[in-house]
Amino acid sequence: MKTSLVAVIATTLLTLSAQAKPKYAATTTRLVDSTDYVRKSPAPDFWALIPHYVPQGENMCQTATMVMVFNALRNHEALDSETKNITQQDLWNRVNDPKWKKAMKEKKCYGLDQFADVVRRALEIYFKDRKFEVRVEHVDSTDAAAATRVVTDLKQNEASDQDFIIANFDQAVFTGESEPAGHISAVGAYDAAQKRVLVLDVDREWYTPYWVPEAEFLKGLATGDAHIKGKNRGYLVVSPKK
Ligand SMILES: [Ca+2]
Repeated sequence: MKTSLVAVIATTLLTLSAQAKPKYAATTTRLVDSTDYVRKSPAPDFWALIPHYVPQGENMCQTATMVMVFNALRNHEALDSETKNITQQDLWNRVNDPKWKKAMKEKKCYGLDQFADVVRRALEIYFKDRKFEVRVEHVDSTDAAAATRVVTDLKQNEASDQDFIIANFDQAVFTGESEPAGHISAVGAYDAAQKRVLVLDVDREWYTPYWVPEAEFLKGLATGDAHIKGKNRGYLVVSPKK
């Protein structure tokens, strides 16, 4: 009887281990395995965002990413002793958008255009004396023209910590999961020499920051959302208003 129980447990463990897959896609590299770029290059966005790298709550990748970017935008402000870092709860309360909250709770998160409107409103709430613009870029293709547009924005964005890219992508492309998973996270860096993008994935219960090749990044962006008809995912560029 004892032997048979042991055999059952062993078989179960073997089955479970046979089902488990690598945590990341073969083309994805964890930041901990490749730190040269952020140590040897200025990597302004990485250093602006990483002090504020927070984990998302359930389905709350949008709020977690906004909190990171908003805190990073305040990095150089002379904050007083009464000013707390922006938290997800604080953002939640101050934006106070019941439809947005409901959408996230029901796993029907806002698409890029609606999300951009939330980001714009929130920027006005948090930055009374500074003006920002939020540019929406849907990525409808992985062709050369789309790649050029994305790389141009990545390069521009990598030049300063005054602007940030918020990517909206299918996380499964970067993790190798079989089911698509619409997701939002900030771009932490762009390594032009190695043509790769650092994603500060806020899904920290499962992942740590990772590099994806430019081509995979593009593939992740150029995906459709089941409940957002007609437009692919893509990214937002948050920058000071000119
Ligand atoms: Ca930037």
